[in-house]
Amino acid sequence: MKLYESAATPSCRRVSIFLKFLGTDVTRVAVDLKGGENITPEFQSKSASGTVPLLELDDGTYISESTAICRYFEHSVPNNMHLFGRPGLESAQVEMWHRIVEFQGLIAGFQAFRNITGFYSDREHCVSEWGEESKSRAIAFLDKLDNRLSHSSYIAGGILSVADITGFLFINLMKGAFKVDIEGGYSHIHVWHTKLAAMPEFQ
Ligand SMILES: N[C@@H](CCC(=O)N[C@@H](CS)C(=O)NCC(=O)O)C(=O)O
Repeated sequence: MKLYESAATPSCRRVSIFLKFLGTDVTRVAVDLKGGENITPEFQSKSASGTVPLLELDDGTYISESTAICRYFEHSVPNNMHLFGRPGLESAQVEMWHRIVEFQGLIAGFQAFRNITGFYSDREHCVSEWGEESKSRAIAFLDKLDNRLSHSSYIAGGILSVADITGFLFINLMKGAFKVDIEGGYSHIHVWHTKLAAMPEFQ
């Protein structure tokens, strides 16, 4: 089994953090995104989404999309973490919050980064106005997240879940790429983020 990745990117870190919580690891293959390795016909024929991370199973099956890869490991590695929640209400709440954080937070942040910086302008048309609008939406979502964390110890409720992993990566993006002052402006996010950052799995 091999995990094709660009280790520092948020989507690849999502899988890496997930694997650390499960106490397991896989062989990694580095993919040079800036050099265009993921847009070669060879890589595109393996990855349905054309992006990293990409998991190759021993029988030659490929799984792309970081959440799908996490789901694969959730079921194939014996564990008691329940990072997608226990069946029933808990898993529904994790799914709900994970989608909210991903769609309203992380994807808006990605769109802002890609369109403002032109990081992938060799392969997509970048629209700076869309980047700025996406940045505004990502920043607006911080209020919703801060409010949620004012009365919930983790994003989806009382248990740590994949929604926290995605939320953590979103906040890192907002701090790193857009210099958002989380500590000064969003006290509940700051407390939660500091708590996660102290966990070895998030290192
Ligand atoms: N929804 C996808 C997003 C994957 C994604 O955007 N990966 C980025 C790195 S974070 C990538 O491969 N970018 C290269 C490109 O867009 O050409 C997932 O969760 O796996």
